[in-house]
Amino acid sequence: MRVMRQAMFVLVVVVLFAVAGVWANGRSADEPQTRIIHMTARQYAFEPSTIRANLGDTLVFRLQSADVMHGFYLEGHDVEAVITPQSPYVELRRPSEPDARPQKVEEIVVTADRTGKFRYRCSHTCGTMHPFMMGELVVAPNRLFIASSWGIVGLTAGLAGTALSSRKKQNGA
Ligand SMILES: [Cu+2]
Repeated sequence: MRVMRQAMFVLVVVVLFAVAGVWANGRSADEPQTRIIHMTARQYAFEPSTIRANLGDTLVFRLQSADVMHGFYLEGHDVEAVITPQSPYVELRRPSEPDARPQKVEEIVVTADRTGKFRYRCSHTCGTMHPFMMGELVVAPNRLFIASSWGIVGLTAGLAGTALSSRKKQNGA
């Protein structure tokens, strides 16, 4: 009788987790987004100074300077650019390819392919406070991914529970 009750409990837990997983999936099926970021550099800050994105998002940076020449180096994404005032173009360099010629581009496209915090900073000396000119890109895990993870946790707990109760059954508990 006790075994039956345990088995029922396990079953209920499994079903609850499964339902929760499906519900969360359906509710927040976060398709990766394209985010256009209009970034203004001025002595001695970037605006915005924080960018939030989800894993898988495409980030399109449009950079401009409100005063003097600035740089834009994005940690971990192989991006470094020079921003010239009153120009729609920036000169993009890939730090991993130091010998390649800089490209003149209107926007810099980056895929948020890793979670975490990535700093961006000015990479072109622009004045006394230049070393403090920085911001942060925060890439969060996708909610879809979290929902599936909870489903897996539920399934694992359920299987473990079932294995445990069937072992007890064999022992005649
Ligand atoms: Cu600067």
